[in-house]
Amino acid sequence: MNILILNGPNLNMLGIREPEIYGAKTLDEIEADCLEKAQSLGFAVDFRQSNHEGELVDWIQDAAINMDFKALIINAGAYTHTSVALHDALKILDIPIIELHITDPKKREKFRHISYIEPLATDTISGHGPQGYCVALERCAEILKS
Ligand code: DHK
Repeated sequence: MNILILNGPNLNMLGIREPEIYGAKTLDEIEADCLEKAQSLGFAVDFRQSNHEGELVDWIQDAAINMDFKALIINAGAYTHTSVALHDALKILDIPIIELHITDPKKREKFRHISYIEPLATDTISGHGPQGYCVALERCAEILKS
């Protein structure tokens, strides 16, 4: 059973980027945690990051066409708050979608309060820090079991 984890812009800079807000872990370390967690839950994980909106749209479209993933976890970074294109692509996807944020955007600047992902998400995980990725995987396991 495969789970796709997509990361949007600037998440490749974790570890360097505002560690007081996003934590000290790098994206590579988070990916390693996800692989371990997924294995313990009986999943395989495909973990990707892009700074480009179109590439994220392409990956979501591929997942919709090829139907090779059972669920999507997406931290769209700043595109969460701006991207109608990601919203439209996610609408095509007929699998559970977990919206993920390291921080809690609703408790931050006003421009982060809108999410174009949220209306399409089965659930949202936010404010758990880098550990949120593993929380999202656990949530996927619950959703896929039920
Ligand atoms: C990550 C980002 O890059 C921001 O643009 C979002 C999100 C919040 C996070 O908390 O993971 O506003």
